[in-house]
Parts: sequence; structure tokens; C-alpha cells
Amino acid sequence: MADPWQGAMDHAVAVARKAGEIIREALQNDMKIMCKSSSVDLVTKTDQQVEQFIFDSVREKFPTHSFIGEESVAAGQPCTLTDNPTWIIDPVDGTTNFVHGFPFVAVSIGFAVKKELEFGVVYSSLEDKMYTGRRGKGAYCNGLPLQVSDQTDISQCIINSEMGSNRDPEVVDKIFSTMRKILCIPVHGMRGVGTAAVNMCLVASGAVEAYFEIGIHCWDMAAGAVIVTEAGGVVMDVDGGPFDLMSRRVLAANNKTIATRIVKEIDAFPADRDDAPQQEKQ
Ligand code: LIP
Repeated sequence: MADPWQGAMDHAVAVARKAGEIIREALQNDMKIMCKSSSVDLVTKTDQQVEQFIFDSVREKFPTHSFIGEESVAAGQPCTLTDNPTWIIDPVDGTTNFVHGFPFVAVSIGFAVKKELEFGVVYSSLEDKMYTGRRGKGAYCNGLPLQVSDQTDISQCIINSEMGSNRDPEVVDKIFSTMRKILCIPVHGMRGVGTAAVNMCLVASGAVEAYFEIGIHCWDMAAGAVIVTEAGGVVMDVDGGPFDLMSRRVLAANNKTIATRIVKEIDAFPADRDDAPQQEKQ
């Protein structure tokens, strides 16, 4: 049977590639940098321009589909996942990297139908790497199949995570205590490239065994979640429970053995759900 979402996925790849061109061009020009939730939660005109470009292009081709976009939500649009086909977009994942010229900046497009993720496209625009994953059909980077690492010994692993943009000292303490415990298992190393989407693609590629973070958003992880699972990995909550796209928590790993070992070391901290009513968010 023909794939009902092939046209949407092809469009996502084309639009992500064009969005990446806009990002590369913008790096040559002066940037207007603004702040969102805090002085370290950055946004630029390019984030807004790229989201508008993706939105307009998808809306023209798929007028009945829904959208959740990082910058639209920042501007007050609801962040609610319904059964309708929904594009979940981070136009510039790694905005801080983009601002500083740190070379990992991705366009991330996830697509869900009836709340189930159908495909994910992550274009790591400065590396020119196009990662794709289609539910039940595998994951690829620039057309070559992706496969997670087969490592089951945690002491032989690289684990990725991020410091995020929450500078509450209690939260920072928990982030560092978790990293300290994982480092001292010991593991081969810890890394983080400043974009959740690329961190997840690195798990899918087998370059690192796992990635976890609390405080990210559905648009950071929707596409990567499909790519990791289609490369043979697992995606779950940081407490080992089922993955919840709106929870702002993710643990992606090459297999359950590595994932459950990491779960034991994570000191979780609260993060408002993406789908919490606006007035309840702190
Ligand atoms: C970023 C994530 C990163 C995380 C940051 C932020 P943005 O996304 O991908 O991993 O640590 O807090 O959410 O804001 O650059 O799209």
C-alpha cells in the first residue's frame, strides 16, 4: 500500500533544506538577538523568519494540517497536540550555537497523526547532514542507513546531555550532580552539541550511546525521537517510563540496558509540561 505520508515527508525534507540555506546565509549577516524566558533563552530574527517560511510553505501544500512551532508558541499560540496531522517545528535548534557560530544548528521537523509520530526530519544545516526517520521504514543520514551502537557496557559509552537554559541554582546543582554520577560510573565521556535534535541523531548514528535532558520542548525532540527508534534505539522518560512528547523530558539510548543504567543516576527536577495551560506555567 502506498505510504499516505510520503508526500508530507518529501515536503519536510525539501523545506528543511531550504530553511538550512536561510540559516547559512543569515550567519554571514548581523544578527538581532532577543531573549525569551530568560537572558540565556535566545531567539533571533532568523528563528522567526525560518519558522514563518516553513509554516507558509506547509500551509500552502497541506492547508488542513496543524502546527506547533517554537516561535509561534513563544508568541502565544497554543501548544496542543490533537489527532489532526500536526507538524512540530523547531526552525533553529541550537539558537545559542547559531548566535555564537558554534557549528551545530539544525532545522527539526516532526510529524504526528493521531498523536503518533510518523516521521522526523533533522537537517544539521552547517554540516549539510539530512537525517530522516519514517515510522516502520528505518532512519537515514544523507541517504545512508543509520544504526545505533551495539554497546551494552555503560563503561564503554559516551553519553550526551545539555546544561539547558534554566539558571536556577537548585536546577543547576541537579544537572551537575547527575553528570558527576554518570561520569564517575565511569563512562568514556560526556558531550553535548547544543541541539537536542542533533544529540538524538548522534545516538541514531552510533557516535554516542545515549542522550538525556530535562527542560527541552516537544519541537526539540519530536523528529529525533522517530530517527532514534528507527535506527534501532529506544526513547523513554528520564524515569524509565514511556516517552511523553509534551513532558519536556527525554532519554534516548541505543538499547534498554544502557537506558536503564542511566535512569538510576538522573536527579530529576520539575519542568512545566508543554501542554500545560498558559496561566499555570511559571
Ligand atoms: C535548545 C535545545 C538544547 C537545550 C536548550 C534549548 P533551541 O533548543 O536543543 O538541547 O539544551 O535549552 O532548548 O532553543 O536552540 O531551539
